[in-house]
Amino acid sequence: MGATSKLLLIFLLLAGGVGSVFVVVALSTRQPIEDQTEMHRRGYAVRSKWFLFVTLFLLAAFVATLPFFPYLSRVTAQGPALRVPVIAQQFTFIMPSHLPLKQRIIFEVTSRDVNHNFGIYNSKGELIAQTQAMPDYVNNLEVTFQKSGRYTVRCLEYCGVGHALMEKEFTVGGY
Ligand SMILES: [Cu+2]
Repeated sequence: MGATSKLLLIFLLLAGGVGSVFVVVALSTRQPIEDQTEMHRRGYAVRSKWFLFVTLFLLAAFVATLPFFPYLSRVTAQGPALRVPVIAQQFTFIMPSHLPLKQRIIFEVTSRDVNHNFGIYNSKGELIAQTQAMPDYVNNLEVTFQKSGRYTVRCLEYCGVGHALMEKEFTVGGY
């Protein structure tokens, strides 16, 4: 059997499958019209159970993923903080390219134009801290870097055509 014949056979099988679904649906509508109150009763019974299921599922997912929440694992140091101004603008971040290790840092994050986000990723690509960057407003984000290495800042809020490329790298410690 040639390749074309094989394709034709596959097409006919799939088309036959889809066609038979249409036939089954068409035949299933040939029954007498059902009493609406009875149909409602059944529908609403399913709906309340479904609502309960979705609520419980989301609650379980929320509790199970809580330990992965970046803020809980954030260890902050004591002592005086180094204040680091960060200006977000289309499409970059203006900030230092090197920061100290194990020192309390407070990023003072603002924006020069539109709303951005300031998200710090470690070298494994894990988000370790984030805050909004808003025009005419300063958000303070406290971070103490526990590992030296290369970090990447990414914008996490759509801010224009260059949003996906809006990144800034910085290093921490003796790196
Ligand atoms: Cu953006």
